Formats: sequence, structure tokens, C-alpha cells
Amino acid sequence: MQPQGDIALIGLAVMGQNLILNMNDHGFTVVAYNRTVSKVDDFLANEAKGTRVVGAHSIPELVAALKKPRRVMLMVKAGAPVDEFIDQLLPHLEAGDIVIDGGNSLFTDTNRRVASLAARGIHFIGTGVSGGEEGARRGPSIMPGGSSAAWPHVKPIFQGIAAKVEGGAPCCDWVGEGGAGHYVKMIHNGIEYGDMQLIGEAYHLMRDALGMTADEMHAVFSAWNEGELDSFLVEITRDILKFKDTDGQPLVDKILDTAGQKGTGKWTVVNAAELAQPVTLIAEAVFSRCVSAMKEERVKAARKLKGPRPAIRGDRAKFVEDIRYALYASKIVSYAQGYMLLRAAAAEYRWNLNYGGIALMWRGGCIIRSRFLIRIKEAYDGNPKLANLLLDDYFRGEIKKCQKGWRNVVSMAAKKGIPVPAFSTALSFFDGYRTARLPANLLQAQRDYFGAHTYERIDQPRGQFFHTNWTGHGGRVSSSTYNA
Ligand code: 2AM
Repeated sequence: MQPQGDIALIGLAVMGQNLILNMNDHGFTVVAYNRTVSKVDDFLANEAKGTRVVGAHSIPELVAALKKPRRVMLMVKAGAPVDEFIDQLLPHLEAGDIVIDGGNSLFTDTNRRVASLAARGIHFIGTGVSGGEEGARRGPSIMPGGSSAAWPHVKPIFQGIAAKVEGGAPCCDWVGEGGAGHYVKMIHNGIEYGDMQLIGEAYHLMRDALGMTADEMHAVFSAWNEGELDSFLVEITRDILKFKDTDGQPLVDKILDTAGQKGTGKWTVVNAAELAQPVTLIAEAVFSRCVSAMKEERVKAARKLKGPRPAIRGDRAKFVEDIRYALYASKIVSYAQGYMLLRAAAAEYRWNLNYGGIALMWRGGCIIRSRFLIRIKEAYDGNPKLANLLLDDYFRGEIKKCQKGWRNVVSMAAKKGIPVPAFSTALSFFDGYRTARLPANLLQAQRDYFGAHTYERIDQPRGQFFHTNWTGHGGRVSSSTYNA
């Protein structure tokens, strides 16, 4: 009998199982395998009962069940387990076969795997999969990159199972070469950190500056979800604020204020620093989680370090509207920063990234899905070489509308002692980006003074470097190697 399997999936945790069931729903025959082989039979007897899913109890059995070119997708723990499965698969695969890693792998690992498998004629795809368990089952956002020759062979499966948005467009398209797919997933997660921090700051101001109840804030987030801020994260915030504990009190009020993190936000910030890109909002979001984790220290400090009273008097409804402006403008800045990083990465790693396509992939299925992303797609479709999202006519107009309220929120928060690191870094970045003359002339003078690092002059062409003997003593030799 000819092999029937369209694709094999290794890794029967919830995400893997749900992707298999989703593929099955879309008419694909999936071969299922897992390191702990007993889970294969459990899956066939339970979740996959009555489906066309085929169980494999060994790698050779899995490979034998697949049509050619063979497609094998890994949904296992990132890191060494991925390499171990690749090593187990390789002796059984042949040139033209395709290995796909759908885990949360670091993009540099994916770069390495694409290159090492290509040397053996095997195609490798590293793909971001977002949307959690529910997304995997009903339609995730899928961000594949790697060996482009493999794309036509996985495209019908991935676009078939992906979330669909306006006009049935799938939230899955080819991202680019090497580790580009996992890179874009990493940026997605960084942006997710930023969006969550922004919502948190809006909530903090409403709760502590305006003294609003959870029910009142629920009403505000409900209204916000009907406008430009319409998004999954605003929607779940609305629902969380309404949710009552068994005693009828809002559950959110009883949750300890220390946030965890798994590391993809941190990866984004580390990479941003390496590529010299000012992704300040995601950085503040990552560091804010670190501050939140210092609970005991904060409780002690709260007794000793006194600041102003947080309550704001005056027109509450107007201030709530200003918070909406601050949130929206800061969100635009955050995505502008994320896209700056994508552009820098494309240049650094020599990827041809599809910027509008990336916005469309995030438009549905994933945690950062929102109405707003369609505007980003339109901006890049209109001008694929757009230097910065802030310069796009639509976003420029939106920021203009928000600016007054945004500035009011940041200054009120400073006066009232309520931390708004993401709102304020977004505003500082916006002001820095639109400042033709920054104070870095002084900084260059300092560097030249203490380290003879030289400077360029405004009255001379770029690329000419000058050194001054600032003190009248010391050397006249400029430094090119000393880095203080
Ligand atoms: P398991 O069921 O045998 O633990 C998510 O944890 C998935 O990754 C599971 O399918 C799990 O297999 C697999 N996994 C976790 N650690 C692994 C490892 N070190 N080697 C192989 N598979 C692993």
C-alpha cells in the first residue's frame, strides 16, 4: 500500500495534539509520534478517536508512513530536544524531504539548523506558531521561514489551518530565509509584552489616580474595544475586570502583583541592543516585570519612600479619554520600534522580509491580533520601503490627534507618582525621533575630552573627524581603539 501520510507531527503536548486535529479537520492525514510512545496510543484512543490520524511507534515507522517529499513537523521543547529529533530523523530521510520546527526556538538555532540540513539536501523550516491551545485547534497565526524551496510543499497545509481574516486571507505567509520565521515570532512576543504593559499602565491610572472600580473599568475597556484599540488583549482585559471570585468580589483584585516571564521578551531586547535599535518600549515592559517581581522589597520601600498622593481631581471622563490617547499613541510607537528592529534584522541577517505580510500574519490568530494591524499592512503595502511607521500619513495623523492627551497623562502620572514607564518612554522616543538637534554634541565633546574619541563638526562635511586638546596638556593623538 502507498504511504498515506501528508505530514508527521512529533510532540503530543497540547499544542501538538491540537495542530494535528486542526490539520485533520482540513483534510490532511497526519502521522503522530511522541518521545513517550504511550502517549501516541492514548491520543488515538481519546482526542483523535474517529479521525484519520495515524499513530507511529518509532521514527522508522513514522517515516515509512509518509508521502514524498516527506514533511515532518516537530512540536517539542525548544533547545536540545529539537537537535536530538533531527539527529534521529536524518538517517531515515532523503534529499528534498522537509523538517519543520514549530516550537519556540531561538532564531539563531534555526539559522544553524537551516544551514546544516541544507548541506545534506534536507529542507528546514522554522516556524512561529501563536495563538495558544485554542489557536492551534481553531486557527493559529503561523510564521514560517527557512528553506524557501520547501514553502510550496507546506503552504496548503499551513494556510489551510491558519486563522483567517478579512476576505478569508490566511494569517500565514512566507516570512523569509534562515531563522526569519522564529525571529518574527520573537518580535511578536516582544510586542505582546509591550501591549500588555501599556494596558497595565492604563489600568493602574484608572484604579489609583481615578479610584475606579473593576466594573467601571470593565465598561471603559468594553467601549475601547469598539474603536481603534479593538484587540484580543483589550477584549480579555474587559472580561477579566468583570470576572468575580466565589465571594462575588473581582478576582483581579486578589491576584498577587508579580509577573512571570519565559524569556522571549528578553531575547527581543537583547537582540535590539545588539542591532543598536532603540526598542525602548519593549525593554521597559520587560524591566517592569522585573520590578513587579521584587514584591517584598517594594512592600518595604513603600513604607519608607514617600511621594505625592495619587488621586486626581477634575473631569474623570476627560482623563479616561486622555488615557485612551496615551495608550493608542504609545502602541503606535511600540509597533514602529518593533518594525525598526525587523528592518535592522533584515539588513543584518540578509533576509527579504515581507513587512505587510507580517502585519497580516499578526492580524488574526495570535495574542497581539488587533484591528490596528490592518493599518500597518496598508502602510507597508502602500510603501514597502517606509523608513518608519511614524512617518506614514495615517499614523502621523493618529499621533497628532493623540498628542495632547498623551502628554497630559504622562505629566499627570509624574506629578502624582504613578509609574508609567511604557507611556513615558514612548513619548520620549517620539520626542527624540522628531528632534533635529539632540544634545549628543556635548556627549561627543566629553568622549573626546576624556578618551580622544574625536568628533565631527556641523560646519564640515560628514566623515571628517577632529580632536581637540581640551586641557592644553595631554596628548594630541586621537583614540581609535580605547573604549571607555
Ligand atoms: P514527552 O511527552 O515524551 O515528555 C512538550 O514537552 C513535548 O516535547 C512533549 O511531546 C515532550 O515529550 C517533548 N519533549 C520534552 N523534552 C524532551 C526531550 N528532552 N527530548 C525529546 N522530547 C522532549
